[in-house]
Amino acid sequence: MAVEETLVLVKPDGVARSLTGEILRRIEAKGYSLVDIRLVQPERDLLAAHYAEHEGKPFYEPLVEFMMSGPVVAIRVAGDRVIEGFRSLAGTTDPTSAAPGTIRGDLGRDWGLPVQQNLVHGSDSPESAQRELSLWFA
Ligand code: DAT
Ligand code: MG
Repeated sequence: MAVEETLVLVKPDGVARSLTGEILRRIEAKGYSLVDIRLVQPERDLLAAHYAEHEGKPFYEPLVEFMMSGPVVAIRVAGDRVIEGFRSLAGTTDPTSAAPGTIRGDLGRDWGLPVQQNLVHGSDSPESAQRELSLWFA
């Protein structure tokens, strides 16, 4: 077993649409454990650190603005290969092309919404997970 921890965020669209419970249900149903959870109103500094890899890209500023638009649920999730496993549960970045059965594929709305409104974030590597968990659970 390679037990890992990852950072999951329910983004402002997920919280506003009351999908936090459904997203937690899918994480727990997969067998992962909730280690810590908090409701956060993120400020720019936190998001700038979290999304540092995307700074300078055209979608960066709209992404940060969107992430500041309402509360976010931050969750520390543990499990065997959970970093890759949660990325599978979440589905690909764009909800339009995310596979059915995934969070983004089943629940992500298109309706002309920008792709940043894709309900969840999940760390993409052990290094990102460690870095992001220390930001959101300082
Ligand atoms: P992911 O969230 O699937 O890890 P990412 O790290 O590449 O995706 O990007 C972070 C977020 O930025 C993503 O959830 C939505 C937004 N985003 C990514 N690529 C985008 C694009 N081409 N246009 C608009 N928003 C984008
Ligand atoms: Mg990412």
